[in-house]
Amino acid sequence: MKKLTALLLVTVMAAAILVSCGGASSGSAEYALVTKASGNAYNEKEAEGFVAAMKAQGITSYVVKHPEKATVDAQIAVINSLIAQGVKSIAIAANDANALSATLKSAKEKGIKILTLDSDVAVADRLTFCNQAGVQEVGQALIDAVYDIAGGAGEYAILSATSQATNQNAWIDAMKAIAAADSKYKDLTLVEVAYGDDEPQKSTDQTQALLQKYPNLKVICAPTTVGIMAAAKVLQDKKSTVKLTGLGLPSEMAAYIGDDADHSCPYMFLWNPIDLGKLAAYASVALVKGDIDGTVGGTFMMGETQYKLTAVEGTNASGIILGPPFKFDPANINEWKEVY
Ligand code: RAM
Repeated sequence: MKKLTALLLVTVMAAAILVSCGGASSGSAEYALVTKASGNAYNEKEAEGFVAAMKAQGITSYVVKHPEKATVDAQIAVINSLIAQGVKSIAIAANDANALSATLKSAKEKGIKILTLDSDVAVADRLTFCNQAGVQEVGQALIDAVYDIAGGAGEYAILSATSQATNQNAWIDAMKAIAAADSKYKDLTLVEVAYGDDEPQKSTDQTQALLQKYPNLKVICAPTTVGIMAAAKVLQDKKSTVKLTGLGLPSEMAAYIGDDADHSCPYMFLWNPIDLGKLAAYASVALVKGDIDGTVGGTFMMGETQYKLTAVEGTNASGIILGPPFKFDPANINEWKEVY
């Protein structure tokens, strides 16, 4: 009996370890997905798509890793362990544009195909980037939402993820550039970019600090699913007149989307994170099989749809755009909250 209990305990512990490091492979893994961090539903949806697409292609040798925190160090440790395992490809949502460079170079030297999704690295360090939506499109959608919700004038703040996140920084830079280039936005004032590090508590604290510091604040824009959910709750609980927009998961934001004083977020945007994970899976397989090599002009199929590697603005490097950002408002939120 004692032996049986001990055996059970060992089995349960082994299962717990597997879950905690996000293992989802059978046999030795060939295809790896590294998300930004664990504890973020967006990253889990991305992983869900990656796994589903691997299965749809009849591939069982994959692994999903959610680093403990949204930091470079956590990702370096994960990449090093994947290099040691001898994977054939690593698809990574990067926590920093440059700081992973040396580690990714050593992976590349071992013949591992490196691609990014969601959040890019320097183009020299990867073969291609599965981009959820064009950076300009996201920046335009966000600045227009701020403009509209603020009534064309007033103070707004941005609540971002980590200060190093490539994707958030690109969207914020695009918002700023669009606002600076068109006098339409001249009466909007960006008072601060705050960082909640994609952690719920820090995002909550940062929202409260913004409300205290800026009594005339009209709008908070949170281009992160973790940040927007934390801010939505703070604003709605306080019955604040400050309104919110940004990028959010419908499943997490449904309770906060509304046009009236009882809801903090009139509308927001996102794309399908499950499809983004799928795109990364199909691109990984196409790279490993040699159907694409990362150069602009290459094509591959994801089910019935053909995807093309196009040039990333200002470079010869390639990216693959999933589609345009999608708007979620009171009319469609209930339908989408069931999906992701
Ligand atoms: C968070 C992450 C992710 C980003 C979304 C919008 O979940 O920062 O990288 O794409 O928000």
